[in-house]
Amino acid sequence: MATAVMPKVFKNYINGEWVEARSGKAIENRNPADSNELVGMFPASSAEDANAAIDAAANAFEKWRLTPAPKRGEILYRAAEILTERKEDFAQDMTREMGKVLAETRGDVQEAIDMTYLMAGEGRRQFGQTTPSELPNKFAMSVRTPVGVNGFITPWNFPMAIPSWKIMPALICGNTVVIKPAEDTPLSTYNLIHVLAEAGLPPGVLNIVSGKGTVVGKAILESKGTQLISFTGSTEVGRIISEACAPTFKKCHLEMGGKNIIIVMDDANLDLAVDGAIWGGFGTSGQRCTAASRVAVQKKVYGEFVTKFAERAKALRVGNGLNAATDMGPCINEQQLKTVMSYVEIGKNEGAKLAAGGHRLQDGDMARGWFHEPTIFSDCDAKMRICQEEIFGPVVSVIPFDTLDDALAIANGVQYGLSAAIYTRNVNNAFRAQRDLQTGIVYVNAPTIGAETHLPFGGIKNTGNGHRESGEAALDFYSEWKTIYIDYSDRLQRAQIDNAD
Ligand code: UN1
Repeated sequence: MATAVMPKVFKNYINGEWVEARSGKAIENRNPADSNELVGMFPASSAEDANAAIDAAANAFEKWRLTPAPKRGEILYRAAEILTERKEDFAQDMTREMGKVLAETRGDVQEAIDMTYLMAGEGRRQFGQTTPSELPNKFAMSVRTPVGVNGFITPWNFPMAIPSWKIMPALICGNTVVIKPAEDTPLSTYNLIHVLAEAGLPPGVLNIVSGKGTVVGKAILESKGTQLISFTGSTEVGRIISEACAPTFKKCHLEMGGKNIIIVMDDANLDLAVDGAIWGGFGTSGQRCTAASRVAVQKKVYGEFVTKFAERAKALRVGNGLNAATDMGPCINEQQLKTVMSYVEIGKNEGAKLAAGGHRLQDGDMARGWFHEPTIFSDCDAKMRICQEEIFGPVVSVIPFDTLDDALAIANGVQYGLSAAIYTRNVNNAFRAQRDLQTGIVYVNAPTIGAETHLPFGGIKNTGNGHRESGEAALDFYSEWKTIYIDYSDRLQRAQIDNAD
């Protein structure tokens, strides 16, 4: 019951201690379903606070690096057990600060649990290569080594899962960490850090500093003390981060926008495709980088699909995610709601047809939250802004098409490349689609959301910069390969020369 006894005023965690921000100032964390509810006050930290955390992480690095990885893994195992015990409390906290429904916040905590167990196991793996040398009496191998101090800037839509995707592989590889949680959802990240501290992480190994991206994020990014940055957020901010990392060749991982598509072929199980479009489009109120914000439907089944999809969207119950009857929660904040509303206007002006929703919901108690109807535009043209730009809200654009080739061209005709799905019962269509879709993730007969923690997660084009989170792939980012040659011949042996004949 840690959350129940935690004060409403939260502190930074630096060098194993909970400390106030030097400014003494705080940022309010309010419930997006009811802005009257103050979830907590979080430090409005300065660059000095961030630098103190970076110094602590730098000081802790040497000892942590030399702690055997299986021992590091034991701490993660303990953390996973504590997370499991407190899953329900943490899910409730998350719904209060983020708005998504309880089933989804339970899923978010579960994703953190899965990642923690997975990476705990990596403490006894992290396999490298052992291989014969080309020369006699010489041995060759490769091992993973940590990178150093890692700086993380994380988003509000998965406020425990995404921090865990970064923290767990970083720690198991022997790095130390400074994390700045999203301003809208720091509590869930605090809950995660609390658990790791309780599980026995030594002081300085993991530090959290809350505050603004332009202050704390910037300090983490620009410090000479951080050797690696991982960021999940918009492509716009990702570009700034990439440029800031370039001069010093800081290792940089970016996970950015998406404009994901579900392709529905005329041979698909149509009801299943509608289920997928509802879950992919309106799960988390469409606020996932993997959200299915486009659905392309083959003309023969287009009319029937749109009718069924619109009916189902209109029937979704929007409200406070703590209520078990709610299907879809609010937008994260007023600004995001305004963005959604402005895209609805853009869609109408572009000539798309409003098939469902289209308005803010503000009757009664809802006026205190940032609710928007699940919204569907039909008869869209793939070049419309609503079919090209990431909206990050409950708005789905439906596009008719003739052939699979047309659908693939529509799918690939955006700047992003995170996730794509095809609904079909034809194996040839399925195989062609998985080969030709230009995304990091492809689903067949499932929506664009639902990635599991033991497989690579990430995208191409303007979604990513070549790295992957999750699974073994994450280890490649959070470690450097070191190749070791051991010559026990007692003589000079020259590679490529002495083995010539
Ligand atoms: C995100 O969309 O920001 O695959 C992350 C999914 C989740 C993670 C999503 N497991 O939808």
